[in-house]
Amino acid sequence: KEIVVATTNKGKLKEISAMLEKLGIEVKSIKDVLGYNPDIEETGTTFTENAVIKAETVMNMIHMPTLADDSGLEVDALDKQPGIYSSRFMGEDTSYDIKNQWIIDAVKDKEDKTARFVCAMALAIPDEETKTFLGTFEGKINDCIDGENGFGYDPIFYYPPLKKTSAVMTMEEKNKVSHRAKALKALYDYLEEAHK
Ligand code: ITT
Repeated sequence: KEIVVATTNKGKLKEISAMLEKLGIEVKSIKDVLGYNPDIEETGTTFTENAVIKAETVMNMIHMPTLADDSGLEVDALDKQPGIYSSRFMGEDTSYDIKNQWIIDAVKDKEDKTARFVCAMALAIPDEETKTFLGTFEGKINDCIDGENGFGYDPIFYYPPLKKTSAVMTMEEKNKVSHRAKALKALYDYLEEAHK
């Protein structure tokens, strides 16, 4: 089985490839197939809507099963921001060191430091109805930037059960418990069920 992943984010692609290849699914990036990354406007109001937009837009261009991931960080004390705007937050060109420090400072005096990563996956297959799956990863905003692994907001996302940020966790550790892992598990369970 072969699947195209419609993402321009190298961190996501690395995690999704590692997880799907373990399941015997061959992963191609959109750039492998098209030769470039199409610019897709994310006009939805939820993670799920944006994942469907990305998966269906790319599937209609290449006519192959296409998986898209829309994800982000919800900080409870910030009314769940940056949420679906996680990659656009403070402008696309702002570094994650700056974005991460801004969030740390914004919650410094708040009692509630809970946050979660959310991942919506959409699987679009030619002539089939698009299926969606959701996963969440609960944690807290750390009081400093810590860790070199992962990408994006991982250096400020503290995961209490392992007492470290998801940027200190290895990819193996993160791929067992992350929002992305849970969404992919739901997708896998659905495919297993569908092919019984
Ligand atoms: P594509 O749309 O091309 O897939 P993107 O990075 O723009 O790439 P999103 O719109 O879904 O994708 O934004 C997701 C952002 O949420 C991402 O850029 C990170 O800032 C953050 N994010 C999502 N999952 C994360 C994770 O596992 N670790 C750290 N940050 C994450």
